[in-house]
Amino acid sequence: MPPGPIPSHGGVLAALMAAAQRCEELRARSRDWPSWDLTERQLCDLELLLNGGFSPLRGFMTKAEYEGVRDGMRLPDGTLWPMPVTLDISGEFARRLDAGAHVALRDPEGTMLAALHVEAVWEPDREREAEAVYGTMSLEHPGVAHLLERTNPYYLGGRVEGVHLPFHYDFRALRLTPAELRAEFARLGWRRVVAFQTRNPMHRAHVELTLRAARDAEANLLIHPVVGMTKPGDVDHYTRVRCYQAVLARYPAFTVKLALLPLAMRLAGPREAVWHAIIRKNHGCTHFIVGRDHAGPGKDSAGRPFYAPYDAQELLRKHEAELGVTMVPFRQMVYVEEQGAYYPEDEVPAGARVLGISGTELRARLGEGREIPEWFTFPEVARELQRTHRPRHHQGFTVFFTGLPSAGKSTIANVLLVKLLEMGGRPVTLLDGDIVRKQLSSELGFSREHRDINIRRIGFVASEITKNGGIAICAPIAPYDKVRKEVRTIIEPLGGFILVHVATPIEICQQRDRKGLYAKARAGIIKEFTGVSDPYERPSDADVTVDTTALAPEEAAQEILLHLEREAYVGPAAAEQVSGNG
Ligand code: PPS
Repeated sequence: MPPGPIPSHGGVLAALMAAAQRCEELRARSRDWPSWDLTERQLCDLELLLNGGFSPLRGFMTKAEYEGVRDGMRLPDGTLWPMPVTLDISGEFARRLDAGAHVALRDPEGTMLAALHVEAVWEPDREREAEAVYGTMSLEHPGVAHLLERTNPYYLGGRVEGVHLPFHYDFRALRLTPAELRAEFARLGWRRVVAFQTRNPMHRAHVELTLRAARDAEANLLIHPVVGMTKPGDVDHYTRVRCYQAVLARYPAFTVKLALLPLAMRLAGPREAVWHAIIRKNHGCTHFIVGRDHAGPGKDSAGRPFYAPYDAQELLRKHEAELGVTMVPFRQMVYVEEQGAYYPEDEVPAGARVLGISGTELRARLGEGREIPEWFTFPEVARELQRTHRPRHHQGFTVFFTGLPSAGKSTIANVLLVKLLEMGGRPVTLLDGDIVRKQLSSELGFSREHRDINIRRIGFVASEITKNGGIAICAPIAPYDKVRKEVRTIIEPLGGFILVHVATPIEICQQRDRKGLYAKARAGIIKEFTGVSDPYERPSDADVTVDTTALAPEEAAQEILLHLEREAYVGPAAAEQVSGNG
């Protein structure tokens, strides 16, 4: 399309004033509309709908758009679009809406970001969607797990009209909309731009790959990392962005630009690669790098990959001409030791020794405070990663006790508290069952629902302590397996989580009956009493099991300390730190 006439200052001003007036009008009219608080995923999608990153979509998909995309990767007018972009809502909310209604879309703080003009509300077949979009129904695929387990049952489709873009306060200078990036490329005179998508820190292999790609395409380079939602367990985007900023100096001056993309990834491999290419075209890029297992979630628990390594390249190759984006395909880059250089795996000289470090190995090295070799990553990137991923003896952790009433949890927890305080180096907090019930959960009873709320509260406090480098010792009964696992899942990415089962048999607990509660429970005076009239689910995932029938509290605490030492959470380094602090 030829560029239109350049609007006069007066014209721009008039357009801005009209837009501001329309926002005011939408805000005023929304007084009578139902509101929907957007989830994290929906917020990301809305941002790219509003800023043109998802062009030509003009709102969350209608049923016809959704079905066309799900089954044939096309919108009803034939435009290629591989990924459903849908707004999932609860059944209760769906029942309040008809076609023609309007909804105020709000962020978690309640600020209205957009108006949605309702065109369709329907109940999708999410299993069919999983099979069509992800090629699997396995809940081990994070995109499928999100769809089947964390997506509301109804979809709401319709055009969105923006009132305000979602708010971001981090790295503002790097958050460029498609229009801003296109204007920037025009200003710089960049006519060919190759985009690099990533959700990981950039190591030497990535720098080498992007340099080669830019050289091959005779193009400038846009490093365009995803900072919306990536794979659970990925390095947080703050750390990653500092790493990207650090590697910029490794590129020839004035050839590269860094911008952040607020996308919620689906990890749908081949379909996602096509989607990424469309999004980059909208951001003014002409070329797009696709490497090995692009946007794939890796392997399942049996070690089988969800997608073949070059499936994504194959699918994009079929569509690149239609899209008008040139794919720059790349094989895996590996380090050839004797050459001291990186090569694509299919160009390695015969018989040469290649070196590599997997993500798991890198995490282990960071966790143990081991060296990260310079052939793998630049020292400035290693330093950033080390700042965030402290070795285990500097990380926070949670020791989470579970066991029957009077099993000995509190007594051992108190001994452990004192031992850890003696060692020093980290703040230690004890969240004992009884104390929590007084301070945090005084309104709760002992129904399953209330016990789960209680454990989630304890888990939340422990996760904050762990995240900030402290030690949380929790000693509730925590009789239910599901919520214990939930707490583990929240805490493990933030530091250590050690589940201690105090497996003292019920007969011994009843004999002790320190508070006289078993007697009351047997007499029916106390209802829903764990072990008597309410179940206790023994953990099969305990990291330490102690039985206080024959173990003194000090001995049981010692077992836990030995485990912590074996796992490197406490040990010589922590002791050194104490003496160092004098
Ligand atoms: S839970 O299930 O984890 O929420 O229970 P918790 O908060 O740890 O319970 C704390 C103490 O409450 C006393 N108590 C009961 N326990 C179990 N069932 C019933 N119905 C009940 N009523 C009161 C009990 O003494 C728990 O403390 P411990 O130290 O385990 O004996």
